[in-house]
Amino acid sequence: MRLLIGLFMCCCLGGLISCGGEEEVKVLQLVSVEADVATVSEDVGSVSIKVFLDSPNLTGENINVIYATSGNVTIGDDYEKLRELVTIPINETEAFVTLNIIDDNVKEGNETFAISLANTNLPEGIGLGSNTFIITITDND
Ligand SMILES: [Ca+2]
Ligand SMILES: [Ca+2]
Repeated sequence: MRLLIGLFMCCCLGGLISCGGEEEVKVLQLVSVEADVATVSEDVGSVSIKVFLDSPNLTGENINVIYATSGNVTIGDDYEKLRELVTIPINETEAFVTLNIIDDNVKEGNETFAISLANTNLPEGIGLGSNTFIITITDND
């Protein structure tokens, strides 16, 4: 019975009282990912991938951005394993992920590496902008 009364209160008085979890969180800043180059040779060495906000981080805390990698590349054969977490410090606008590409001796086709930012773990007010960037790695063998 108490539950029913509670529901009734929420439904009918929702405009007057907060029933929790219904308040919309405003997205104030977006976090995106990009690199200067979208195609590199496998002997390029490394590629600097930028993870950035549209304005400085004024959340009062470091923003830890979790990301996933995918594509038809293999960790250890084509590129070195990444940490899958990058931190934009307080008052900073950007942080960089260094993708180290391995120059193998295998004759192969072009390969793609994709990095995708996740919206998990982002502080309140931070949302995803352009959250995926794809790099094509061309073979040199
Ligand atoms: Ca090679
Ligand atoms: Ca190769």
